[in-house]
Amino acid sequence: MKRIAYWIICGVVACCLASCGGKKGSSDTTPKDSVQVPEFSADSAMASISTQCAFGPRTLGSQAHEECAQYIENAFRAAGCEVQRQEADFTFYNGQRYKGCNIIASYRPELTERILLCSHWDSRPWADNDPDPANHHKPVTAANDGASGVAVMIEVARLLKEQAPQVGVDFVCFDAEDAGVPEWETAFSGDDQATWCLGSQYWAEHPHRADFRFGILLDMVGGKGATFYKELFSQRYASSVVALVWDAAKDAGYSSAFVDEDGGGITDDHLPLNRVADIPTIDIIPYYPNMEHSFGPTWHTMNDTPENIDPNTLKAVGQTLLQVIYTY
Ligand code: AHN
Ligand code: ZN
Repeated sequence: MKRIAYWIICGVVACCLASCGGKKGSSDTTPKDSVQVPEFSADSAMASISTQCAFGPRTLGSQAHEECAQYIENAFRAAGCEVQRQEADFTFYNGQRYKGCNIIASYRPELTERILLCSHWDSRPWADNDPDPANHHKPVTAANDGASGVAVMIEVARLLKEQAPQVGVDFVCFDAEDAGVPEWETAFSGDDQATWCLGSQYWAEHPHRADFRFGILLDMVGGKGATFYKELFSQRYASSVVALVWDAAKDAGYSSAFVDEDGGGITDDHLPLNRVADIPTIDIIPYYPNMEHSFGPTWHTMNDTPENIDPNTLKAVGQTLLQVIYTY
């Protein structure tokens, strides 16, 4: 009898402790460590890369660009996001003007605790790093340098619909990132850095909302043998986010892809977000320590095609993002 009373008291105390430990008014008492993180499907992401690339290079002004914009909008809508197109006029380094758009998809916009995921979706109009100079004026298929980040985001969005996390997420696909002065150009004398990242520059001046805890930029997240080092500006502007994401990679089992070492500083879409929109944002971008330009063998070449994507790299990045989102 005494023993039974003891167990009942223990049970009541345990229940009280458990219900007090719940997160911010939620009744969910699952400790962080035992949260079920969904499985990222690299095959789904791979299929999205093939779909995007099948339109052709998504250079501004092309039919492929418009068709791919519609595909991206539909994919995020199918995942239950609220989708908007942010249209803008972009002026390239040579004075050429194009209409383009950032594509914005919001998962549960009513939530005020939010994370921003972003990537560029345009293709570079010039394969100016191709080993064959005859290709330097041809557009890039951009499987890695464009489609990969979007594909990972679409797969993350699909999983959010299946299993709701505690946090809201916005996905922003930036246009005109790869508009920067080509290496063969001899006539340009202005600020080279300002000619890149036109879509994110525009978005940072006109954000659809800016109340994000932090942002994560995905750039070239599907290369064979890619490893990700801690990029310099990410560390300067958002060191705690770097730590959070690298810890999440370790917890998800991908510390071999996310190397605990410093990378170089890259001019990329995270800079306007940090400097203009004031959103602490990191860049997940490969660093190949033994290569001249460090972005991998297909960068700005005709070989940036779906065959040269490694699903294992997509998986490492996608699973790490899910770890961040579901343990938030
Ligand atoms: C520069 O080469 C200055 N920035 C690299 C940003 C980039 C280009 N990411 C993808 N393509
Ligand atoms: Zn590029």
